[in-house]
Amino acid sequence: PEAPSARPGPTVPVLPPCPDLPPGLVGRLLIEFTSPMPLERVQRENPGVLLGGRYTPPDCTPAQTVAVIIPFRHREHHLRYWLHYLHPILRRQRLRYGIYVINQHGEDTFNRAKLLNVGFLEALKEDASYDCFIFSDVDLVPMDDRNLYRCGDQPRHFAIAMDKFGFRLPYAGYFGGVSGLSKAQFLRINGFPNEYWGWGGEDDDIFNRISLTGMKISRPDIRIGRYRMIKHDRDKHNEPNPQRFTKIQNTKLTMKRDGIGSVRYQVLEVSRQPLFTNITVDIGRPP
Ligand code: UD2
Ligand code: MN
Repeated sequence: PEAPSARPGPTVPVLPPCPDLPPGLVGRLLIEFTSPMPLERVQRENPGVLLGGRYTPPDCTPAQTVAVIIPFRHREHHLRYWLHYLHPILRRQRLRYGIYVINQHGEDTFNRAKLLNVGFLEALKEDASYDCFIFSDVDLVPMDDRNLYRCGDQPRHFAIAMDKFGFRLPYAGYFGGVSGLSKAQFLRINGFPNEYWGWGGEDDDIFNRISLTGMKISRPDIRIGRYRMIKHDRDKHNEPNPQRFTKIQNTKLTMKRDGIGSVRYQVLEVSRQPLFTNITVDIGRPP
């Protein structure tokens, strides 16, 4: 019998590995949130992005596959700017990636970190090859495309110089806004806490988890890690959490039982949009 390899078939081109420093980056970017941004325009300007917000570079093979996870509720207007700016940046960075918007169902208190845990698990259900997870607020846009959205040998903090903090790191242990962990790093800290309801503290708890497991945060150059945040008021049902100060004192005890190993939720809908995958989820309410 004929050997299977002798059968004629389509030839799969073998692409070279993507270079460490992507060619064609532009550096500092002009970011503004004044002109209206219809989704149709964003779609038209990003024809290479596949259904669900998936992208693979046409000319090289990336070392990682990146899931970008966005915690979300009632911020459609911000999401349109985010997609408009980020798709071209991530494409120039030669990433293989997917965008996951984790939409909290209902009007109970918001829970950012729990939504991020859901995003980690649900992205892996979509594609088991994800090995890098970038967690991004929907209202944060990088001002420099040299801030590469990939994972390294330590957890990465990307949003270090924000306009609202005068382009400085507000405090040494700050880990909010945009961060990235490899799958192994994320599992090593038992993921993120599920018990921070409302605004604040969850990012400090994540910072504690990373320090307590002996890892160190890596950050870009302060001139490159610059961000604009779309101006907004505090959302309804995301009031500052008064328990946050005592909770972050107890990470060492709570991180063992509260995390990716204990997250309970119910997916209500997965919908593949042209520029992102929307996952609507019931995460319950504070006890
Ligand atoms: C800061 C941190 C953020 C997080 C938060 C405290 C910065 C730039 N960001 O954000 O990472 O630690 O404090 O929890 O310092 N969201 C919705 N709908 C809502 C509420 C929140 O979509 O109703 C999402 C959205 O992605 C938003 C994120 O949660 O960007 C953080 O909430 P925020 O923007 O209201 O809080 P902010 O700017 O103080
Ligand atoms: Mn914000």
